[in-house]
Amino acid sequence: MDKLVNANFENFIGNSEGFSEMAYQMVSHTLTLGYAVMLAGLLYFVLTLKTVSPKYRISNVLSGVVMVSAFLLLYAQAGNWTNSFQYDETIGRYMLQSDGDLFNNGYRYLNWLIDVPMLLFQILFVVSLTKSNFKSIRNQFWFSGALMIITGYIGQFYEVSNLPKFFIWGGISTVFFIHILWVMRKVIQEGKEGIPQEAKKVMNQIWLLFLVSWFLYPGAYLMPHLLGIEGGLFNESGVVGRQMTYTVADISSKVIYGVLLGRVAQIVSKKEGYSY
Ligand code: RET
Repeated sequence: MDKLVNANFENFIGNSEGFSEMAYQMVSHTLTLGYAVMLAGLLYFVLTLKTVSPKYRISNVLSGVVMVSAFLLLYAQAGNWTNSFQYDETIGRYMLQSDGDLFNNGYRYLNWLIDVPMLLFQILFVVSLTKSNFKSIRNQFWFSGALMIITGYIGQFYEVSNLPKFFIWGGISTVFFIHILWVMRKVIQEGKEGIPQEAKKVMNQIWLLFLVSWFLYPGAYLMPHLLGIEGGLFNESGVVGRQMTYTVADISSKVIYGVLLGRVAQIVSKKEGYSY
């Protein structure tokens, strides 16, 4: 294939040196793990619904919505990987298919478009805001969440073909990301007021988890260029590294985050006299 134009860098590797058995399978397995965990998470959030008092159950419901959407989109992403590259037995490597689909990380971005607002919204059903206005925070989350993803989605098409556009769209996306971090910090600080010590500790863990896991996404966006333009990671290690980073980030920001929020809701429910 001569013209890959706006394709993601995975296709450029698959079209030149191709992937070793190990790299190809590691990506395939990582993607499979990703959607399997989402289904397992769904089971967990459904089964723990009654462990919190009714007013906090919407948090479990939102985790369930996130699980279903992530499961379906990650399943499509995994299929996209296996359809795009084929084993070439003459050279013993997986090469980009000439008549198939190209590989594109865009499925993930569309998944985030649903999940990012849900995840941000979810915490508002567990904490009580002392100073901020619920509606204003909710609208800021939705607005910046959606724009962060849409601008990043556009940018990722240019990761090989047009680096200035790639960095400009990525930069615009980062402005919305910083806004989200700032609002989230405020929500967590207010949320810690008046709740038991044990729940405060979990809130601190949520903030740390949030910071680490959300920063992994821009890291994966930059992955092919992390060690220099067309340098260190513009190869199969970068391809494997990117899918692993996304998978760790997804499991942390969706599943572990949901479990920790559930934990806060359990402690607060108990304090409010709810027993299960
Ligand atoms: C992009 C583009 C480059 C700049 C930045 C980005 C941030 C992405 C984030 C995504 C979070 C996704 C989550 C999904 C959970 O389902 C779009 C990669 C800053 C923070 C939490």
